[in-house]
This record gives sequence, structure tokens and C-alpha cells, in this order.
Amino acid sequence: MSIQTVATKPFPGQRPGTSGLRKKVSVFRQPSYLENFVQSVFDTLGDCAGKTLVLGGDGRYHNREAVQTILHMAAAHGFAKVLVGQGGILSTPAVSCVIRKHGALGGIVLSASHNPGGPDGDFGIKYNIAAGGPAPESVTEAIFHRTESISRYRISDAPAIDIDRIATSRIEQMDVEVIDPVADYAELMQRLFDFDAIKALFGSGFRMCFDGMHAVSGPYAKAILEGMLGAPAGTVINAVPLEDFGGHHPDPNPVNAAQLIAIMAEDDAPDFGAASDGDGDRNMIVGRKFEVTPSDSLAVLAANAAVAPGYRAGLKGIARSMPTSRAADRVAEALGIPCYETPTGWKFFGTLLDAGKATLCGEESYGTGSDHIREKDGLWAVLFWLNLLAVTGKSVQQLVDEHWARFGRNYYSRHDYEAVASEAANELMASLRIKLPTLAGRDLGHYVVDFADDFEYTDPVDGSVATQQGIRIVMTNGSRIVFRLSGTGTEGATLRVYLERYEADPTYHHLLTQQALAALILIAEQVGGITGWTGRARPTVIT
Ligand code: G16
Repeated sequence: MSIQTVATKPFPGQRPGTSGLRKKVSVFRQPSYLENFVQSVFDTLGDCAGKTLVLGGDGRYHNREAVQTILHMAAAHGFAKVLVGQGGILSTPAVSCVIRKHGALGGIVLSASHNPGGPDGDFGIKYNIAAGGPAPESVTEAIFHRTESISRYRISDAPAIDIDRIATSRIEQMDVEVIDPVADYAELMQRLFDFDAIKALFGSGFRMCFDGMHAVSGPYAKAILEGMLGAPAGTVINAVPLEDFGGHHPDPNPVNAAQLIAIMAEDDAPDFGAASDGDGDRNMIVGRKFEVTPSDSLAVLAANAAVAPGYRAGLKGIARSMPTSRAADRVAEALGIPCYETPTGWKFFGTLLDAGKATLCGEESYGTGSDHIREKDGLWAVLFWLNLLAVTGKSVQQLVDEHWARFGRNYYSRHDYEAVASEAANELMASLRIKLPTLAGRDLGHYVVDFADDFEYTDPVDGSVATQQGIRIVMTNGSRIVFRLSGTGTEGATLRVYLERYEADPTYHHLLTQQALAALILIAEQVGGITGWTGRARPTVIT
């Protein structure tokens, strides 16, 4: 067994997007494609002698092969140890948890999150830093620049090792410790939430349906909900992770988690429904015949955080991504704590969490989390809701209705135009940018524009600046339209249009969301010229 140096040539386009490098499986399977990226990560990290790396993925197609490749490259780069999830499986939040708990240098997450899997699906890779969160842009840019000039990678030619047995083996001088993917994570959850209260809730006949979407959360949910908390067997559906997620799109929203939505719409539906995504960091919360938007979920949890033992000491601050609704801002104001508005991407919360400025964070893209780790965390949000339901004895809808009555309702929706031609999408954004200076003060029918800009963010901790993070058209009454191009798609461009309208009067808190937003939807079309640029008369997905 020896370390081989293999000559290679750069591949174009290995720039990480919103959350790591995501491409079609066929792209990742090209000889040297993954190796080039991994070597670029290692070159950026420098000397890793004596250091520990964490490695795992969401179990999608190509996960196991990629794990072997990375293990053999880590051995060639001098790592002392790699902690790898059994079967190559670790949810994204579990990677963050394990990095922090074991003092690792960082971790590699193999996932394309909610994107479909299988031979024709997507694959992805992301590097997380010692704090446990996604590498900041300074690091991802350095990795990208390295990919542009790479000429060799190093890899051990040792045979593949067994990653299915919990044991320690060796590649070259490096220990490979195969760990239980659930244990460290479950132990952390037990410290944050009132497991006794949740156990009593399940003991009282409370019924829940958790949709694992045949992705990584299944084993975590089974072990924690059915194992530790006594939920009846069968509470977790679609629990077995499959390489192609059963042919579905593992994205926990009402469109893709249609089975769960149908179950929760029945007259004798369970009391509580939830789903998580491919890599376990997203969550959707559903009550009986009642869907909770991610923005509202963040606000409700923030307003009630004291129910959970881990948050009894109070919140230091709340952070949300710019396109996320401003429901959480109202809670922060009532609590007398700051609310930070960051660009889209969980990586932007890292500095705020590290500096103790924020405790809870959330995004409209079904992501919620806290300072317990540095990733968003699907099952954590579900346990938080269970803790809240157990302590209050109220239903999901009751909690949200009461929240709206107290704080007002932020009607909210996102319209996605998927796989549109990149050029057209870029031109749409460029034409909006040209219009920006002319919009302030314009009367657009039901709304007058207060200001319009291209969101720019200066990190209050490290001073780093991110520009062009989404075009905002903000009305004088606080309603908003935001245009942004997704940074996670793998086909053409995805245009996201975010719509938000605040309603203080409880008499109007139960309108249909799309009707409540109808005037804004019309303005978005008029100002953005969406149909003209994209050739699409309507969005592909509405959440
Ligand atoms: C990733 C990021 C999130 C972001 C989401 C959507 O989530 O971690 O911060 O909100 O993508 O990003 P975009 O709008 O650019 O597609 P995940 O769950 O895909 O890792």
C-alpha cells in the first residue's frame, strides 16, 4: 500500500454555490472530478497532520464510492483520524454535532440536500469548518481558485475498507473510526428538550406522522421518536434511506411531501405531522389540516423558546435570511433582542452564532436551527415543536392562531421558476437592477414603493461583505417582493420570487395565502416581466 500522486487537469465550474458543490451524478462520476475538488479542499486546509476529519453523507447514489475515495485521499494528506458514519451515513446536522463534540478540524458532507438522487439525479459535496458550520465564502472561494490550477492529487492505493461495521481500521497511518450516526446527535437532543414531557405526550395517545422521505432522517427519527420517546411504531413513515429516495424529490414542502399533507388532511389525521429532507437539515411542520410556513415556525419557536430546557435562559438574538418573512422580527422586538437579516445560505449565520449574537436562526427554505450546532436542523425543529405541544397541551393551529393574534400575520409565499435558461434569468435580474433607481415612490396600484435595492450585507462580526444577494422591492406598508436566483440548482437557473404582506387585523388572518398576496403577485409580474423573460406563464413550484 502506498500513496500515489496522480496527474490531473482542472474542470471548469467547480465553484461552490449556496451550499457546496452540487452537480449531476454523471458530472461527479467523471474520472478525477471528485478527486480534484477534494484535493483542492485539502490544499486549502494546508497541513492536516494529527488532525481529525468527519465524513458522511445522506446516503444518495454515489455516496459509498465517494466515501472510499475521500478516505483514501485523507490518508494521503496526513490526517490522523477520520470519523465516518456507519454505511457512510451522517445527516448534515449530525456532521456539525460530531465535528464540535470531537474537536475535529472539519468535516465533509456528501449531499445535494433536497435535490433528487439516483444515477440521473444530483450529488454534492461541502466542507464544514471546526465550528461545525459550512465554510464561509473566503474558504469556498479559495477552494474554487485551487480547482482552477490543480495539476495533481494524492491518494492511497489501499483496498476499500469496511464502513458498515462499527469498528476502527486503518488506511496507511490514518485511523478510520466507523461511528453510530445517531448516538452523538441523540445525546445532544436529549440535553436540549424535555424528553419526559414529550414521552408523557406520546403516552397520552397523541399521534404523530414523521415523513423521512426515504432520506437520511429516517434512522434518526426512528431512534429518537419511536425508540427514546415512545412514539408508536409506524409514526415514522418512509423511514428507510434509499439511494434514489424512492424516486421522489426529498424536499419537505407541501408539494413534494404530498403523502404527508394528504395524511394530515384526513378527518382523523394525527395531531402533528413533520417531514425532513435528503440530508436531514430541513423541516416542515404540519398540524391537522394546517400547514405552518417555515417563517412562522421560526417566529412561534422564538416566542415560546422558554418551554425547552436548552433555551430557558433566554435568546440572545434571532437571525433570518433576507427573503424569510419578518414574522420573527416582531418577536425579537417584543423580547427586546436584536434580529439580524443575512443573505440566503446557512453559512452566513455562523459568525453570529459563534459571537453569541444570535440563538435561533431560520430561513424560508424550510430551515430552522440554533446555536446548538452550526447547521440548520430538521429533527431539532420537530422536537422543539413536540416540546411546545407537550408543555402547552395546545394544537399546532391553536398555537399559530394565537401567535398571529398577538403579533399579526405575515402572509408569505415563494414562487419558483425552475430550470429556466440561465441567460434569460440573468437578463431578468439585470433589467430589474436597471429599474431599481426609478422605483422608489412609484404607485403600483395597491402599493407604493418605499425603496428598492439589491441586498448587500456586511457581516457585523467579521466585516465581510456580500453583494447582489437579492433584489428587494419594499412597499410603504412593509409588504415586499424579492427576486433572487437560486444557488443550489443543477439545471439552468431557478428564479425565486418571494412575496410577503403583513396583516395586523385578526379578522383577516384566515385568507387563502395566494389570494392574500394576489396584488403583489401581479406587481411582481409587471415589474419583473417574468413571463416575458422565462417563457413561463406560472411558477413550477409554489410554497
Ligand atoms: C441551502 C442553504 C440554505 C438556502 C437553501 C436555498 O439549503 O443551506 O441556506 O436557503 O439552500 O438556497 P437557494 O435559494 O440558493 O437555492 P440546503 O438544504 O439545500 O442545503
